[in-house]
Order: sequence, then structure tokens, then C-alpha cells
Amino acid sequence: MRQTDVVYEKIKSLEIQGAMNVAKSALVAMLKDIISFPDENPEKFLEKLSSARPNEPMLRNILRWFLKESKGLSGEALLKDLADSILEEIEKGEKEIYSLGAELIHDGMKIFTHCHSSTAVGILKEAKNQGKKFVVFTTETRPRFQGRVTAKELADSGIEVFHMVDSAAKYAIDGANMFVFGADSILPSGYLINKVGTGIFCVVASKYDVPTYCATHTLKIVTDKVDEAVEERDPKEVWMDAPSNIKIKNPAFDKVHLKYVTAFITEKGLLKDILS
Ligand code: RUB
Repeated sequence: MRQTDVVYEKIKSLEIQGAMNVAKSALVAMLKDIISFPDENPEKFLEKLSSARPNEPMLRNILRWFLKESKGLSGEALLKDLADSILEEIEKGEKEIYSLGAELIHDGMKIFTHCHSSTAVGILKEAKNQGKKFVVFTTETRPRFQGRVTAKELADSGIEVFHMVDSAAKYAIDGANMFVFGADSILPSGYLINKVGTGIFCVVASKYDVPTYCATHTLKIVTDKVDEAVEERDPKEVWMDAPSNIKIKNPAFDKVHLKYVTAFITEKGLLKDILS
């Protein structure tokens, strides 16, 4: 069985979620298939994995990076070394983002986050490791409840967490010192894409003058097109047995204008304008 097919299904079912995890797992799967099926065109693996989530440029960017650098390389060891060096480079960037983000966190802060971003969670955990005392408000993130993953991870690392339904977010944002979230895509058209809910929460945060930070690796900048349509997921996630005369909408993400972001926390530093 091809690893690209296995990982494709895991990404589709959200067993693997979050842009970083999706991209890294895709690279490992593609590497295994290139080694196991040397006669197949690796572009096929890239296409299959990319089609699992249309709003994941980091996945596309790192698979292309691997394919470009692997041209002319042969042998399992060299291919594995290349994949490891790409993963190490990404992990180095993640650590830089965590420590830069942690600098923005101070004792007594009330911080809001939405969904599950390994990057945002990494920043919060780093701040906690540095001994900072703050509280975090998290939202459920219906319909798939990724916010519970965030709440558990933060609470398990000793951070005080308040968890609430998505529609209660005003209570979290009002009086917050920071809204921090991750990103799936940064679009040349001047928008970012992140979990549905991010858009309305950014608008509310701007009304309450809450500094709003998007924590993202710059490999999430879309390089192969100007704009992207947002992924629509299975309506059954919203309402399993909905009456047939009701049409269900289930957009997985929001497209958010970059003007709502105070700054991007990236491996290249704190950037006001991530596209320049
Ligand atoms: C997850 C989500 C995350 C981004 C960034 O959505 O929107 O905020 O992917 O995550 P889903 P990370 O659960 O549908 O994948 O910082 O881990 O890359």
C-alpha cells in the first residue's frame, strides 16, 4: 500500500490536522513512496497529497522543494538525508517562531486563541516554560472540535485555560491582551486563510483594539497562484441527519484580510507586511 494513500486518508479524516503536521507527514509519505516505487513519477505523489487539502501551500511548497533538490540524487540514504535536512530546517524555523512569540507574552495577560495551531500552541508553551503567568481562552472550533486539542495541550503544560463555545468568543476577546492564531495559507491577493471563525474573531478583536498576531512559517505563502477557494467539508459534520429540505454549508476555513493582523510572527522575524 502506498504511504501517500494512507496519509491522504489521514489528512482527509483530520487524523492529521494543522498545516505544519499535514506538510511534514506528506513529505515523509512521499519520501517512502519514492523509495518503494522508484519507477513511478513522484509528481503523482505530490498531486495526490496536495488534493487532500486545497488550502495547504506549505505541503505543496515543501514537496516541491524536496523534488527539486532530489533531482539527480539516487539511493535511499541520500533521499532520507535530504528529507531530514528539510524537516530540520522547518523545525529550526518553528523554534524561532516560538521564542519570538513568547517575547510578546507577559505576566498577567489574557490571551485568546482559536482552533488548533501547533505554532500558536508552541508559542504559548514556550512562554510558560519561561515562567510567565497568563491565562488562555480557547474556543471549541465546531464542527470538529480542534479547540479541545488546544485546551488539553495547554492545560497539560500547566497553563490556566478557559474553554468556551465558539459563539461565546466575545467574552474571551473583550479585555484580551492578545489574539494569536495560526495560518494555512497566505495569499498574494492580500488575504490569509485559517480555520473558520478566524474572520469574525479578527473583526471583533479589531473593535476591541486587541493586538492580533498570526503565527506562521513563511512557507505557507502561496507561490503557485494568486488566490484560493476555501475548502468545503462534508455537510454531515455540521448535521448528521439534517432534513433534506435544508441546505448545509460547511466551509472549513475563513479568508481574512491581512489588514486585521497587527503582525505576523514568523521565522524571519515579526513582520507587519508578510508579502513584501
Ligand atoms: C487547523 C488550522 C490551524 C492552521 C495552522 O485546521 O486552521 O490554525 O492549520 O496550524 P484543521 P499550524 O484542523 O482543519 O487542519 O500552526 O499547526 O500549522
